[in-house]
Formats: sequence, C-alpha cells, structure tokens
Amino acid sequence: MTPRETPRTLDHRTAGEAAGGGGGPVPDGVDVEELRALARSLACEAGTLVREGRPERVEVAATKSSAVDPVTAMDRASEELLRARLAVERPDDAILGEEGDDVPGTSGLTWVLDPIDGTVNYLYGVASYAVSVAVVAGPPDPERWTALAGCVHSVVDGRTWTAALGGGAERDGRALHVSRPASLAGSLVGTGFGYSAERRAHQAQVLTSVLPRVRDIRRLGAAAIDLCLLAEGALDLYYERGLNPWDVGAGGLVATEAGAWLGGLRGRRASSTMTVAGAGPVVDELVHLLEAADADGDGRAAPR
Ligand code: LIP
Repeated sequence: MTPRETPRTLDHRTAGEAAGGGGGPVPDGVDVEELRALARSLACEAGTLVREGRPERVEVAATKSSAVDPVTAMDRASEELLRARLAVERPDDAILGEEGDDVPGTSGLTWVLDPIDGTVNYLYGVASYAVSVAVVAGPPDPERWTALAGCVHSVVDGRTWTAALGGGAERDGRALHVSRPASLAGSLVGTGFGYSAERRAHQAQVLTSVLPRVRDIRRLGAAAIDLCLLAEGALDLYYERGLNPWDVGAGGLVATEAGAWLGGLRGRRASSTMTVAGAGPVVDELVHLLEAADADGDGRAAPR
C-alpha cells in the first residue's frame, strides 16, 4: 500500500456511538422500546395509505432542489398522517419532516419523518420505497443528535425494520447483524446519486475510483432501505453524499444497532457531506478510498 493509503484505524467506538445512536445518554423517563413500537405503528399505518392509495399513473405535484427532485401528493398525504398522529400521541415532541414545516417541542425529543423515501422509485413504480420514522434527542442534526428509536417500512412488500438505542435491530422479528466481508474487493456496496447534475458528475468521478476496488455496486434508490439491507447483510458497505436527516434517521440506527460503524470522512460523523456505513476493517478501507477520491468535495479539487 502506498503511504497515501496507509490505513489509520477508525475510532469505531467514537464514530459508531457518535453517529447512529449518538452515544449520548437516553433522556430520563424515555422508554426507547415504547418509542420503537410507536415508530413501527406510525410507519406501517402511513405505509398502508401509500400502498393502497397509489394511483395507476403518479403525477409530480411539484419539484424541490432541482427539476428532477419530485414531490407527489402522496408524499404530502403520508406526512400529514404522521404529523396528525404525533400531535395526538406525542404533543410535546418536535417534528422535522421532509415535506412540511418544522414543529417546535418542549420535550427535547424530535420525530424525523420521511413520508416516502425513494420518491422517484414511487413515481416510476420501482418497488423500492419506504416510510421512515425516527425519534432523536438533542439537536435534530445527524452530526449532533442521539437517535433513540426508528422504523423503516418497505411499502410494496411490507418488510419492516426497527431499532431502539441499546435494544438491537430487527426485521419482522429476526435480530439483525451486519456482514463482515473479508475484503473490500469482495464487498457489495450500496450508493446513490444526487438531484443536481453537477453533483452526479462528481459522484460518477468518485465511482471510477470505487468500482474497480469492490465486488459491485447497487443503486437501489432509497437510502433508508439501503441502510437496513446493510444491517441484515444484504449489502456489505454503503456510502452516499448529500443525504438529508430524514433519509438516515431510522436506517442509520438500524445499521448501528446491527453492529455497523456509521460515520463520515476525515473523522466526522455522518452528515449530508458524507454518510458511510459498514463493519471494520473493510469500512476503514472504503473511508480511505473515498477520502483519496475527494468524495466529500465538489469535484473542483485535484484528487489527492
Ligand atoms: C432519496 C434517497 C436516495 C438518494 C436520492 C434521494 P428521497 O431520498 O433516499 O438515497 O440517492 O437522491 O435523496 O428524495 O426519495 O426522499
């Protein structure tokens, strides 16, 4: 290995604890298993609405960060259902949702909602989209929050993943454990691309460094599901630049409670700058490869 790629061992304790669960204490009086059960009930109820209400031909109601970043009427309806339920079940908690305004709270807890993660898949009828519901303590920012509980519900086939801080991760009753691939070259890696052409151009450049070094790439279109597939060993590694808090809220905790390290590059926690997940030491190699490829940059810096 060239000196430039000499691996330094990631501080899995800090990053793992700091990223998914956050390592912060569970606030007094908070029952994470009670929160897990509520997250599951909310995600499954919204999932039923999305599944049963999907029209034959889905229309784009509006676009957001770019002309290809869609929102549909069902994204909004699903989020309205989640917010209405939370207003009754958890009136003192705050809400951070993809499709609506932030709701302040007094409890110190925030529900982080993605009413349909994988909206483009939903639009095209590609069966990989989910409702993601998480609850966090502290600032509703992946770099500072403590994730307490979460659920990712795959709408089309009903697979349902949940996790609670310190309580492990499960899918439909089966406890989850990440894979421990023997090598980067033998690892199946999940990733995704952004809604801006400039961002995708840089992500494609990074991919030219990653693809020759791994088994293969999977681009499934919903980060929440990707992180849950990692948790159950259906993916060995995952990375993506540009994720929003609601994309990683529940899936990130499912991954860390299944034994994954979840973090960013250059010692940072997972954030919109970069989210990487997997088990050591192979995830260390991926982090170093992404750092060398300037994956957390914007493509204007010369590759290191
Ligand atoms: C999607 C993510 C996916 C990413 C897409 C988009 P959305 O979230 O789950 O991983 O590649 O660009 O951000 O917009 O469907 O909620």
